[in-house]
Amino acid sequence: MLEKILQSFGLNGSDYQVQFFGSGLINHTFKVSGRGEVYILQQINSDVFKSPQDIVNNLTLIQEYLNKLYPDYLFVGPMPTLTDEFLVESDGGKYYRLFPFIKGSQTINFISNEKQAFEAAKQFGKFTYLLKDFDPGLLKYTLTDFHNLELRFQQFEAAAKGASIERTEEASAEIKEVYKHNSILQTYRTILTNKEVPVRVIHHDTKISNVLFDEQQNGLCVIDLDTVMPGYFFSDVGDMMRTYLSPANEEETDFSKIHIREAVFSAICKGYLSEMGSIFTGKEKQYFVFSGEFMIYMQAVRFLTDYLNNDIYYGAKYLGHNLNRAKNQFKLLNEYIRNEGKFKKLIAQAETESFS
Ligand code: GN1
Ligand code: MG
Repeated sequence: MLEKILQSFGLNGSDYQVQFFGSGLINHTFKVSGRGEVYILQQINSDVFKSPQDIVNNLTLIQEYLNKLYPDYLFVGPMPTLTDEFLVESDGGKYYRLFPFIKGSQTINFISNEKQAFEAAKQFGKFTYLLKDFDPGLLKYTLTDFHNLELRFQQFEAAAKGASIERTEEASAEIKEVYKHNSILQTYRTILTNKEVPVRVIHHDTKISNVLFDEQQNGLCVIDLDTVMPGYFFSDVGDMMRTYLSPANEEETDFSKIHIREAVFSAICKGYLSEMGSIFTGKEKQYFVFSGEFMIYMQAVRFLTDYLNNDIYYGAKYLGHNLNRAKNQFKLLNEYIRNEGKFKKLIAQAETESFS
């Protein structure tokens, strides 16, 4: 079946080897190699992305803008088919795209030093910075309400109402934990009414595997652009906090391994502000630390909601998988909050080091 798709791009399937690639929970990704060439083939999950054409439209607009204003910026966009389209439909409702594999580039799945965190944060900051004068209103919402905490909270409440007795009992401590941190939702509401936290072009999925590095570990660019949409800085900064700070990731079930690496926090600040510092507003700075609370809380709520909904969104490799992920994120949230006093000092330090 994949052979037919490769054919649409002018590639002869029998010349290439196709392997599963990456670890995303939503889309399926394959590495296609042969004839000395390498490509990345990706199947879009159209249960989640209801209108894959919107992704293509967004990326085309951004690509044209960046190519014109910043021709040196490495933008990894999808490749055209023989009939000049960027999406191939197959098997009714399955959509595929092909990307070039950038020679000499590499991705990593784990942050093992500050340089990697700095470089990644710099690349996400740079992406939003280069698009500072691009009208975000031109972009479609490829996932409506993706980072709308209000809605995520409502979805949680609906799931809690409809959940089985067993799952409700198993999750009783985490359900309480959602309400315990309710002030995060209040702060989010306050921020949305503040014009000084502007709508920008935001990536919305800043995990470390979405950054391309060169062989010297310098950041090259960001990839996985399906969720690039209008949004707020706290989505990108917050997801870096969520996924970079702890040496143990969201799959870890030994929660004692979850802790905050202060040096990584400083590196995220320095890297992001090295690009965004000149346009960041006072209010954005004020809510920098809040970003982490926001994204970690929202992910905890989303995993817990899915557990209560019998794992219909994320799927589960074992019974209780999404409950464990939610517990993991709550542990991270509590660790994060415990360190906030230190974070404020680290930001001040990062600012003096960056701008003196
Ligand atoms: C999903 O598919 P992946 O792993 O890039 C999810 C993110 C979550 C993440 C948690 C479209 O991302 O929002 O943060 O799982 N993406 C979607 O691992 O729901
Ligand atoms: Mg993604």
